[in-house]
Amino acid sequence: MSRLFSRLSAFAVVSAMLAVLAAVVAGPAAAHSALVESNPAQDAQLDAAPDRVVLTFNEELKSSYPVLKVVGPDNNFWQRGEPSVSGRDMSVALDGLGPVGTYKVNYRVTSADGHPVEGQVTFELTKAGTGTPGPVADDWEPETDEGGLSGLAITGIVVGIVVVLALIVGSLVVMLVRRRS
Ligand SMILES: [Cu+2]
Repeated sequence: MSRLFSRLSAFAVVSAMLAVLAAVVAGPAAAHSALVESNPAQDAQLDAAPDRVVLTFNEELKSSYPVLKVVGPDNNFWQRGEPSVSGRDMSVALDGLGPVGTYKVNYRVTSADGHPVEGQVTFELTKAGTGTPGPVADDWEPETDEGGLSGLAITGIVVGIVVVLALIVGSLVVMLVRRRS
């Protein structure tokens, strides 16, 4: 085996490993469904309750295990019944709202790739409604992009790990090739 050929095959092996690593680790992390629109919109000021809360994502969702809960300023649930998933939308019914203040829409839904995504949209009710509150809200809060690791930060960490692995594997391969020739 010529030295050039050894070097070339070593390079090919390292490249292939890198490609596989990048695809396995970074690919799925970047491919999750993302919220693109909501009704009410983030920070919307409403003087009356809409019939439904609707969240629209960038791609079709899976219908398994949707969670969509509306928590009022009184810390009670205000959604009615179970959420439904249809195409790129998930939604839940409201039957009026109550006190003036901030309402949190907490969601968790299954991405097209089978992994869950979760987050929160908030809106303000500016005029008290006459709806009847649901049960006291549980203390589940979704992880949102604010605080914690953002997708971008995770991608950065993954790229860093891949680069370090590449350097380690690369130097091992170069050492082996040098020893053989
Ligand atoms: Cu995923």
